[in-house]
Amino acid sequence: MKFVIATHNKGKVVEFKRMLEPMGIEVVTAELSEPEENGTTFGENAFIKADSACKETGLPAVADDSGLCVDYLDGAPGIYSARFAEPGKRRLTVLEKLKGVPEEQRGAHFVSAVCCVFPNGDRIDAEGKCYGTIAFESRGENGFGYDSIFVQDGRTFGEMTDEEKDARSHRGKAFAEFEEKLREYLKGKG
Ligand code: ITT
Repeated sequence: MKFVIATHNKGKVVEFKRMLEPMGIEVVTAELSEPEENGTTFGENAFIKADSACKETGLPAVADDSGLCVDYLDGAPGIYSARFAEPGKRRLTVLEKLKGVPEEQRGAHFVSAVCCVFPNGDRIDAEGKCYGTIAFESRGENGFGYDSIFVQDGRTFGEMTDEEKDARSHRGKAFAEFEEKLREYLKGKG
């Protein structure tokens, strides 16, 4: 089974491979256009990206739309996580907006909506969430995006190994659900 991964985010490419290859999926990348993510939910945007990549390549395509929802910011940046501030300033912007906010009001969660679109138009959707808090400063070098400011059990995702992050992350949970649904889907085809 060959799937194209519909993302331009290098951090996601690494995680997609880590999660899809053990399922027996051959993962390929392609020069893909970037469709306008004009959906109003993570799930809608994941579908837009997967559908566009499937149409461009003729292969089943998997995309993820994800983001960080901060309680104190009424759920922002949410679906705008990749466009929240200039590249390189996003983590700092969150930390600045939460300056002086005490630990108990620093709750946040990550969301990942995964969508797989097949050339015949079939689709599989899955979603995962993980809950934690926003750190008082950036810590750790692993991962990407907001990993170094998202804390679970006293450590940021940036301070965890790949295995530790995958076992608890939004994307780890979304891909676990996706794997189950894909298995059922393929059984129906077999
Ligand atoms: P693609 O649309 O090409 O996949 P993107 O980076 O634009 O890449 P999104 O629109 O889904 O992806 O934006 C999600 C943003 O949320 C992403 O850029 C990260 O900053 C952040 N994010 C998502 N998952 C994350 C994770 O596991 N760790 C840290 N930050 C994450």
